[in-house]
Amino acid sequence: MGLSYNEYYNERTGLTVGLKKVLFSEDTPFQKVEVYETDTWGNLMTIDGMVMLSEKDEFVYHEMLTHVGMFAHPNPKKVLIIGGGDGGTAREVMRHPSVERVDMVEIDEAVVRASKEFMPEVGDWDNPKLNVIYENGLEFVKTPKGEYDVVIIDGSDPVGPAVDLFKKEFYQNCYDCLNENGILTAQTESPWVGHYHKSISDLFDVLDEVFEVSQMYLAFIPLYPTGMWSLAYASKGINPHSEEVIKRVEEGTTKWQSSLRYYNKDMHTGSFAIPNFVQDILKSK
Ligand code: SPD
Repeated sequence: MGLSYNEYYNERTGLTVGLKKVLFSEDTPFQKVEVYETDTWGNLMTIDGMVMLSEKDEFVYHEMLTHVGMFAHPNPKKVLIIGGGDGGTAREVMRHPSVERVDMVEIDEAVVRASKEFMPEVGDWDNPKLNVIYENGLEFVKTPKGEYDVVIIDGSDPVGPAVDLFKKEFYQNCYDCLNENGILTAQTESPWVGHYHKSISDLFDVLDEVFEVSQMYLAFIPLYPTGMWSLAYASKGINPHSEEVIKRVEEGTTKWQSSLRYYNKDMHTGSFAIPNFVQDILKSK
């Protein structure tokens, strides 16, 4: 048996990926960042032993985390990304022609360095619209007021330092960073993983309290625990199902068709369909 990477999400149950070699491994002041060459998924980045992205499936996560909110906005010019140091979310954001500036706030420069070196296709690093800020996102969001059209939370799982990315104070600050048409999207874990149920249900309660509109949507990401992944859409009023939004999604995705590999009009609308057992998690208290 060769080398393999395992991410267990329940005792001995989890994900196994065959590895060819370790490309990067660093204990940073914040976390352990690793990149492996795999036998199936291209290069794979993990943080503290949890998959962040692989070259082969990252498009699903990045397209869905980005375009659901970006197409819902009538004219997104200024976008804030919290986390996202691999560059994939910023890459998708900057494909929207209306975008003038993207502030990407990443706590750990090692994530950017590892991605640039070992996943060079993921980020659009030379794009002049991209402004990379090495700072703790929890602190950063305390200052800007009404500045951003869209805020995207591309954080880690709610363990260790990322726990506060699932808390009310952070989302209230994100709300205050947004202007009057503001939209936020965030990654919110797998509904199949029991120990995340409380974080998921608490987070959607917080979004309900803080934002005028909030809804869960889903994407299927093979290398994240169980493959079924939840995300959050929240806004100061824009309904992601309105006729105007769906028209914009249809026009935009038709123009971009050949370059989008997951997101399209049907994915936009269909991803908001939530199975009953997941609705139960949201209702649980
Ligand atoms: N367990 C996976 C959690 C996903 C966190 N974000 C991934 C970063 C990819 N840009």
